[in-house]
Amino acid sequence: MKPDLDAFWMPFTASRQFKKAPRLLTKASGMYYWDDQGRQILDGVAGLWCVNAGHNRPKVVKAIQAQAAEMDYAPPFQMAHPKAFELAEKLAGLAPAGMNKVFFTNSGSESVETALKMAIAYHRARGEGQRTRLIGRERGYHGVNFGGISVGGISGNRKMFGTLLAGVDHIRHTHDPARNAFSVGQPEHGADIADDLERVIALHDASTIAAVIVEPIAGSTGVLIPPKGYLNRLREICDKHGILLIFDEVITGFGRTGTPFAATTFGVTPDLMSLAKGLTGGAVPMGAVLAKQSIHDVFMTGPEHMIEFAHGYTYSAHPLACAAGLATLETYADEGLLTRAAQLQAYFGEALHSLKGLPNVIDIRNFGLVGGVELTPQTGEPTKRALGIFLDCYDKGVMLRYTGDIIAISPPLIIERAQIDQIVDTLRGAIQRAA
Ligand code: PXG
Repeated sequence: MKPDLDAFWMPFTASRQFKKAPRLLTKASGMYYWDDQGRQILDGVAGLWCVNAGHNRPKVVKAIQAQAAEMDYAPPFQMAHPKAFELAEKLAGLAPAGMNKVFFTNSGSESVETALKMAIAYHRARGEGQRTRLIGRERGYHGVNFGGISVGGISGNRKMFGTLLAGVDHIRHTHDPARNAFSVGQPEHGADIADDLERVIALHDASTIAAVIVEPIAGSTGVLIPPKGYLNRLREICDKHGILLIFDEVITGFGRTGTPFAATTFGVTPDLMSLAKGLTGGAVPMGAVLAKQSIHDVFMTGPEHMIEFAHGYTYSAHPLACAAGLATLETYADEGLLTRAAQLQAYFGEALHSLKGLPNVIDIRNFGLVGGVELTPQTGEPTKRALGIFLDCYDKGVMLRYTGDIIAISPPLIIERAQIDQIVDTLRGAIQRAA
């Protein structure tokens, strides 16, 4: 029986169209969903870039069930429960050296707000309270809260919401199809694009800038891979000017790029890192910010009975989320999933790039187990071609994502080669039919 679809105001959905032909998922296991018609659907996007170990993994299911039966909730302010510390330790153990403090949130958006607030408060705590400015990047996605859309660079997510945060500026995005179209892995050209940060610093003066935030691989805007040397250059410029570098690893974290974090993969360590999604594999909402010890320690002054950082959420380190997080990390470790993308990336990349030459395919980008296929928009009707291809693939039993006229692929890290073939063959057919 179909539910009444009227009351639910759906997030980021063309809802009138959706409600005419709803796509309802009712069951999941491993690489697959099933819909309300009993159709099996291969999950080519890990739910929404989050189900990195695959769906309904037994350890995770058991851990959530056991935790729900044992203790539903524990207040996180002036109280705690053991699993919060255990998960923080495990997470710090995966992080780049020195990033060993963990602040828990409930989503990527909250992680971003937390990291931005930490950056501004850090400078104030060390006597540089004038460093309040935040620098994002064009086409960046940092969730949907006010800080995140302010530093974010996707106009559709910003234009409806007024003046946003004051004191924010943006550097150029790295998309450069003229030089880099159809790059396999990291594009050769574009380390120089990082120098745009020097332009913004010259305009505002470094003494006013708290932090720069970027996604190491920009996901939501359509999978933009950082050109070789680009992230290193950003790091150098931030260091030169005393500006914190924040990596938003909500999508790139937890094995997507072939190591636990993109920071490790690309050999560039930020000062703060926002995480979510793969932390619990989506089974329970949870996010986190990883901070360098040196940043954390700046806050640890003043009388010991005083709260050092006036920030946190009712559900920070929720017991169900911690249980799910611990079991998810254990599943990643048991199955070597955090490095599996490195083993599959050549096969995945080759499969995706076999779509080159199909009608309207103007770029293909890949890294680890994430890929983007960019299409020429239909004249006067942007996004329609990609939407049609997305719907066609879904109809043929493969779930992907589209953003603008770009198809995004980011499967669970348990994917097998035959399933990569199925995704790419299905996409090939849909692109041909859309021509
Ligand atoms: N930062 C980054 C880099 C993200 O990709 C968020 C923050 C926000 O996370 P929450 O948990 O608040 O949604 C994200 C989320 C897509 C898509 O396919 C991507 C995201 C969310 C929804 C859709 O474009 N990423």
